[in-house]
Amino acid sequence: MLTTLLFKCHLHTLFLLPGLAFSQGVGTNYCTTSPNSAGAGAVISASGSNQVALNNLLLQADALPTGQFGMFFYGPNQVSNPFGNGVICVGGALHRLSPATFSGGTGVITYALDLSAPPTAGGAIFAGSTWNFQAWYRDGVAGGAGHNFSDGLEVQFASGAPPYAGMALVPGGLFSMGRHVGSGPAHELPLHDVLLSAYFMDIEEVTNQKYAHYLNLDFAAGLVAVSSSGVVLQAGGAGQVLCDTTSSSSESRITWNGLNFGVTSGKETHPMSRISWYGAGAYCNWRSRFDGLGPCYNETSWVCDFLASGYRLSTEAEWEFAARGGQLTPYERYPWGNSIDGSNANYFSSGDPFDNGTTPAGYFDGNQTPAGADMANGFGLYDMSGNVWEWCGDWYGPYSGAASVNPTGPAAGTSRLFRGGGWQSVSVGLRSAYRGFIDPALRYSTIGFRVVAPRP
Ligand SMILES: [Ca+2]
Ligand SMILES: [Ca+2]
Repeated sequence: MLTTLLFKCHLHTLFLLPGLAFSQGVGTNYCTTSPNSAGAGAVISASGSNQVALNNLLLQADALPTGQFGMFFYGPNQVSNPFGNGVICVGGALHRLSPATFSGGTGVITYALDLSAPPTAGGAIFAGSTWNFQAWYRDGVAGGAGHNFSDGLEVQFASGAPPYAGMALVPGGLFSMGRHVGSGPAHELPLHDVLLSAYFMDIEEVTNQKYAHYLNLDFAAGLVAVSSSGVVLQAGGAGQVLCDTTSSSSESRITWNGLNFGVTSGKETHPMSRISWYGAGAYCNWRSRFDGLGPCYNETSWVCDFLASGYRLSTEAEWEFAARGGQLTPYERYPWGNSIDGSNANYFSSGDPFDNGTTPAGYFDGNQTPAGADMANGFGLYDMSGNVWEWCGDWYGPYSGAASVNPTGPAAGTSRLFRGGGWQSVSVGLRSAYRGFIDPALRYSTIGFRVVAPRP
């Protein structure tokens, strides 16, 4: 009934204001339509929105012959090839939106797209992706091939969620970086003053599900490739290794079936691991493009543009400041104090139900088993100690004692920093001042990441 009403309203508008009929729709018409037995040819349009979060896109084709069956379909490419009595405007793998619909007495067909139920896995529609739609219909009266097409409609899908979703604003401030309490490696000293500008930071570690989503979109965009052994690489740029799949490492939770990436069942909300520093950076750039922000990383040199508006890995200083959660008087070992037990974080043999492995991101939210306190730190961040170590942007180097503003680490090096301890770490590794470093191309089941963005 609603659909009938919608296209009746639309037809009404079409008759009264033909020049405006499509100006308020979704998407961009392209290609061409061809005359049919009812007139000049069928025209496709869409209403609702292109926002995946709203899932309300309604396709419509007007000016079909009456009393005929028609069907919408879509695909990745724009072409213009004569076919039937008309022109096919969509190329690549085509996805049919079954069932066919009937043009009845109005010569109009509609289809309410349900983004949660794509016709095939390869036809999944995500925010950030662009698809081309067209309507096919029977037209026996016209003779010839007895079928025809509308023109094409390009729709760019957006998330419908604001940028910085799932992030907390870490206020800027001055702190004394390094180890204030107890003993540890010499490279945690000397203490040095750092002044930071405010930034957004992911509340939780990036999950397998979020990473697989990115991989599917950048694979569709031709930006990632999978080797014969199952290793995921940049398809362009420097060709760096990004991450493993279950084919290349039994410790990976990312599956690959030759067409799509997925996640090992039950591990969807666990943090992404077996990921290189480059894999973390590539995700940052994808998320920037997705949210309309400026990518930070040059994907050939992997130099970070700190003036870009988009997402990046935190600097080591930003990471340590965020981990401390504002708890600076006095400085303590962990975000919550100076002692640790299994109710605080996930570390080796900490007694959580997932020993020894990752816990779901944000698991220590007060609802954990056994029951415990909500372990969000003072900035609202989870798992800044434990679960997986987190890649930082900096090259590894010794601290100088000099004070600095928004330091970004050495200009070059051989190892990148990671911080916070992981599920296989003993408690000393979970200290806010502890520093890990390694070749950025390596992947471990204990190292993941989260991202930051400068406050606009
Ligand atoms: Ca544990
Ligand atoms: Ca962590």
